[in-house]
Amino acid sequence: MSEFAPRILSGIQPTGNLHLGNYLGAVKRFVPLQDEYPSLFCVVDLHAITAQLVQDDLAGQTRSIAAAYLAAGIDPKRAIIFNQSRVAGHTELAWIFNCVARIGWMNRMTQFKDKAGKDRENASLGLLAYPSLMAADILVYRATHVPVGEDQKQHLELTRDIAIKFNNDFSARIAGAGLGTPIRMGEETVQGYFPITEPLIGGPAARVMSLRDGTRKMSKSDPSDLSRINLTDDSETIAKKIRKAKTDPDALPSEIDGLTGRPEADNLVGIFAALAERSKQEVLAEYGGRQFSEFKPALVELAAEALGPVTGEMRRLIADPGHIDAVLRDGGERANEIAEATMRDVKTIVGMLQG
Ligand code: AQP
Repeated sequence: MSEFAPRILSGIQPTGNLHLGNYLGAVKRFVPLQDEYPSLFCVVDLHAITAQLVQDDLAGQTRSIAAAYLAAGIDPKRAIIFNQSRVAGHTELAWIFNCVARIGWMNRMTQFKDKAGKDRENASLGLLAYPSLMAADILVYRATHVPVGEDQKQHLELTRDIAIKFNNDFSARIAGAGLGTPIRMGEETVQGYFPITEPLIGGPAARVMSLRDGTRKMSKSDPSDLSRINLTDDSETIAKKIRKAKTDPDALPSEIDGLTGRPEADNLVGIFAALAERSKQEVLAEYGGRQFSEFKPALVELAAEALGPVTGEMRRLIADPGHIDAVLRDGGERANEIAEATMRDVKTIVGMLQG
């Protein structure tokens, strides 16, 4: 697609306990990527205050997301782990993107509509501009790939729209400053400063659903704690939640097609597959024809086996905040170097005085 050097970026908001959806849809998928590409994983604390300004323990929540990254196996020497507010380039670029993006683009975002609810006029301006800050998180590193859950697909499309509009609006200046990189757009090759970032969405757990309602996404803000598995839950709590998970009365099918119209069954099979690092079809080949009374105990055992080491390591790391703070400080410095170079270029392109 382009000649930009591949680079990965993803982030998680420190807004509450991480749940199985965040882990399987995002964190777990980050780990192998660090072996293939230069990678940055950030804790998006600036995003965390968009929905609720006053947070009880923003610093503690930030450390716990960093602990999850480390416990899952992200190596802070190779990948860059940091919190967003340490790197001023995110907010500087977000402001410029606020002037690139159109209000209509923001108003169409389903996450804004969901989170603002009926009282849109009373939502924070930050919540409306959330996707513009997210675009800045990605593009201040000129990241080419972003691993996320399916719920973030629309925001990634908006990031691409912002990059395309910036590249078009400033095409002459980008070329004039010799800052263009070839980007293939269909048949054409154009010069742009920002890459057209690709989302990496996939696997059996791209959208983990609530354990109480297979049509709703597993979410930190669901009032029912039984709807999600938190990474802080002990194995007994996890077992209880899986046992109480909503199901239908039928046996599991042997083929994927048989999961159509059975959202709860589909969800549990997807969770099993992601935890076991198998495909849904492989899981069904083993459990097809069996009742949930047999499948659920197997899932309980697998969840304890797969999550136990991660949650145990998270607890150990959280008990040593000094270590986590040092990782975030070091990551922030390394991230800053990249972001500052981008911002120098962007200010040149936009025509701002420097020096
Ligand atoms: N249910 C999910 N299935 C798969 N992936 C998911 N992600 C979130 N929920 C699921 C992915 O986790 C990453 C971090 O997302 P975030 O920090 O934006 O958290 P969030 O989406 O705000 O998480 P919640 O639980 O959905 O919070 P609320 O309740 O506030 O809306 C992203 O990659 C996301 O795709």
